[in-house]
Amino acid sequence: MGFVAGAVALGVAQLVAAVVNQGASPVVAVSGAVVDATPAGLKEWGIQTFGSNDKPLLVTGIVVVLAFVAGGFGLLARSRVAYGAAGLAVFGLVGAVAALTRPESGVLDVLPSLLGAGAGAWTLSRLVRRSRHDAGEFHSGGAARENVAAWTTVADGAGDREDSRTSPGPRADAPARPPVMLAGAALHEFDRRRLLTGAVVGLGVAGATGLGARVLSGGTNVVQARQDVMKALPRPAVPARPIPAGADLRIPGLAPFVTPNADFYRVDTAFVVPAIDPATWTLKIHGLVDRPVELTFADLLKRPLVETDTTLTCVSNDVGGHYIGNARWLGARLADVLREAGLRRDADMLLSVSRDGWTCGTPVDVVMDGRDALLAVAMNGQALPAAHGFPVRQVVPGLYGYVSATKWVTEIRVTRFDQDVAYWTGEGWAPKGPIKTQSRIDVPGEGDNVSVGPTTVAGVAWAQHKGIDAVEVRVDGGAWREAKLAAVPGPDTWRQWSAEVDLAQGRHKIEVRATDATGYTQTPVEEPPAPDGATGYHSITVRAG
Ligand SMILES: Nc1nc2c(c(=O)[nH]1)N[C@H]1C(S)=C(S)[C@@H](COP(=O)(O)O)O[C@H]1N2
Ligand SMILES: [Mo]
Repeated sequence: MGFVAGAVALGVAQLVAAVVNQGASPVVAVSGAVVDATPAGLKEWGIQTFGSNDKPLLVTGIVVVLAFVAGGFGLLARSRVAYGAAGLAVFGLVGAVAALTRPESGVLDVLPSLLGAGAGAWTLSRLVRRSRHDAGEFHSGGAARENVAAWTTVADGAGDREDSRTSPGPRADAPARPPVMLAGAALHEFDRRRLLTGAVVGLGVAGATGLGARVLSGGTNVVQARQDVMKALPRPAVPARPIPAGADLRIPGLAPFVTPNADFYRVDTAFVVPAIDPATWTLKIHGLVDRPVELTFADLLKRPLVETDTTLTCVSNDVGGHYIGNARWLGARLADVLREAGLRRDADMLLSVSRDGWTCGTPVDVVMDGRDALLAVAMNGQALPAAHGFPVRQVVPGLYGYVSATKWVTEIRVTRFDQDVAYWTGEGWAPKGPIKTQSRIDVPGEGDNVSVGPTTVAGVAWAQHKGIDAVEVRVDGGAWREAKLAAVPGPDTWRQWSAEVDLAQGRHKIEVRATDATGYTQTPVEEPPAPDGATGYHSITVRAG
C-alpha cells in the first residue's frame, strides 16, 4: 500500500512538473540539492568513479530510497492512516523545499511535490480503507468477530440466536447482511481482491502519469540539456558595455536593474512548456530570401555572439503593470543571419514560428537597422530557462514581446505584412508593436502609509531603443518636479529614477511621467492595452500621518 501510494505520488508529481515547469520535477530537484550539499571531494570521487553515469545513478538511488521510505509509510498507515499520510506530507515538503532552493526556482515549483504528496496520501487512505474492510471485521475488531459468530450460528442453524451469543454485545448493531455473506472465508477473499484491484489501479495511475509526463516533455530532459549548453556557452565576441555603478539605486521595493531569471515575468500561450533537445533543434529561414537555410544549434554557437542588456515588455500591461523585465542576453545577430540568407527587398515582415505553433510578425526594417536584434541562447549568464524559450528565442529591443520575442523559435518565414497575419494580430492587436514610452512608481506602494515630511518616491521608466531623458513626478496635480535618473548602459534598458516629495498630513496622489530621448513626453490620455499598448500616467495614492 505504501509503495503504491508512493508511486502515485511520484507519477502525479512528475506530470505536474511537466505541465508547470520542465525543471521542477521533485526527483530532479532533490538530486540537485543532494549534489549541491555533497562535499567537493565526494562529488569528484563520484564523477571519477561513475563518469557521466553519475546522474542516472543518483536518480536511481533516490528512487530506491523513496520506494523503501514509501513502504515504511504503508507500515505506519497500518496503525493509523494519518501517520502514513503525515509521512507523505513530510515527503512532499522535502521535495517542495528542494525545488525552492534550486537556482531560478519560483513559487510554482512547489506544486509538483505538494500535489504529488496529496495524491499519494489520498491513495494510501483509500487502500487502507479497503484493507480495513477485510482485516478490521474479521481479524481484529471484537464486535466484528462477535457478529461473525452470530451469523455463523444462524447459517449453521445450530440453535436459537440468543443462545448462540458467546459474549455480551450490542446485537442490534450487527449489520443485516444477506446469508451469502456468511461464509467468512469467501468474504475474506473478496476483500483481498478489492485491495488488490485498488493497488493495481494505483500502479496504473502511477504508470500513466509517469508516462504522460514523459510524453509531455517529449522524452527530452531539458534540465540536463540546459546544463550541457551552459558548459558549452561561448564567450561573447562583442561583450555588453559594463553596467554603470549607478544603474541600481538599491532602494527597497524598487525593481532591481537586472531582473533575476527566476523573477522574470512570463507571458505565453504554452500550457506545457515545449521541451526541445538542442541537439536536434534547427532554425529554418525561408520565404523571401535567395538562399533558404536551416541552422543547427552548433551553427548558431559558432557565430560571433553579441551580449546586450535589453528590457522586454508585454503589450498587455496596464499602466503601472509588471510584465516587464531586464536581462543580459547572449545571441547571434539576426540581421547578419538574414543578410547571409539573401533577404529580398520586397520583404517587410519576419513571421517567426515557435515549436508549439505560436507565430509572431516582426518588421524587417527594425531588425535590420543596426540595433541588437538577437537569436538569443543565454539570459543573465545562464542557458535560456525552459519557460523563457530554451534553447533559442528572439530578442528585439524596442518592440513589445508579441511582435518580437518568439520563444522556442524553430522557423522564420520571410514575408510581407499584406500576406501574412501573426497570432495576436489575428486577435485584433496591432500588426507592428513599438514599445510606448512609459514609467512606473514602485515606492511607496499603492495605499501605503508614509510619515509626514520628505518621502522618497522611486520607480522605473522605459522607452527601449530611444532611451529615457527625463522623469517627472507631481503631487496632487501640482507642479511637475524632475526626478533624479540612475545611470544606464544604453538606450535599450529601463532606467531607475527617484525623487523626494514633501507630504503634509493626509491622503495624496503621486503621479509620474517620462520623456524619451526623441523629446516625446508621455501623454496623459488613458488608453487600455489593446490594440497597441496602454497610455496614461501611473499614479499611486498614499496617506501621510
Ligand atoms: N513561443 C512563444 N513565444 C512568445 C510568446 C508566446 O506566447 N509563445 N509570447 C510573447 C509575449 S506576448 C511576450 S510579452 C514575451 C514574454 O517573454 P517572457 O515570457 O520570456 O518574459 O514572449 C513572447 N514570445
Ligand atoms: Mo506580451
